[in-house]
Amino acid sequence: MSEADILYSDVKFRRARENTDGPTSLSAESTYSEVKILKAQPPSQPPDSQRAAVSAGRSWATSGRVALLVLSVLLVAAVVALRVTIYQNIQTKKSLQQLQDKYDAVATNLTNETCKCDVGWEPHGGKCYFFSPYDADWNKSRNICRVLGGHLVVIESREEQRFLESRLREKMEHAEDKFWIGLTDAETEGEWLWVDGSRLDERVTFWIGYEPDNWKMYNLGGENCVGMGEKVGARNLKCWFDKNCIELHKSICEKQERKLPHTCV
Ligand SMILES: [Ca+2]
Ligand SMILES: [Ca+2]
Repeated sequence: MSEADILYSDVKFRRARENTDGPTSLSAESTYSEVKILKAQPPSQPPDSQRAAVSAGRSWATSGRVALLVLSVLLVAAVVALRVTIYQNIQTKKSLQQLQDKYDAVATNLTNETCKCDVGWEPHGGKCYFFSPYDADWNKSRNICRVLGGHLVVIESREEQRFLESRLREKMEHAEDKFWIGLTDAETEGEWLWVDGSRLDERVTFWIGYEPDNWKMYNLGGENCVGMGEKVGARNLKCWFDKNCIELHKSICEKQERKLPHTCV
């Protein structure tokens, strides 16, 4: 028992005194004795260690709730970030697909338009045209076209003449920068033949002004080869003329388009 459990009290006991003279009498002689009484236990107070433990437990519980809250917030943030990432990936995939579609369209267009003809040749109406920049007489120009796999141009329609006349406006550097075409009357004067042997269709001719005049001022043999071109544009597409075949001019070559499909290189 601890000291806190002891209560001291003053207790008096009366005892009998023997009287020699008479009967026994009581005296007020006191005797002290130590009495120990258990006190009622006060409400138990936990020791400091227990209070510390309880406090620590409460602190842990509080910390746990805070940690749980933080984890919950982090989890929500992670879910949001994941959804944003997934959305961005989907958008990126859509953008890449659109780029791929555009690339395929351009590639298809190149295959259909550019790869029908060799580099330097221009496609039009199922034919390829090469506007030769080399000045040469008519016969050499004809040979150049042959070496390149074609021939001097044979104009078979108004539409074809329109295309060529339009292109020459851009190609010609000055008014006399003319181009040879594949028409000649060298074999028989006045009998115009194309280089493929076909006879000139009089319904499809584009002589300018008084041409052909077979002018003999500078050549007694006259003018037996045909060129074309008007830098400022030809009225009603008329820009053909006959000229001395030894004159040096640029020329127009022509050949068939390739058969599709063809791989661009
Ligand atoms: Ca002639
Ligand atoms: Ca002429």
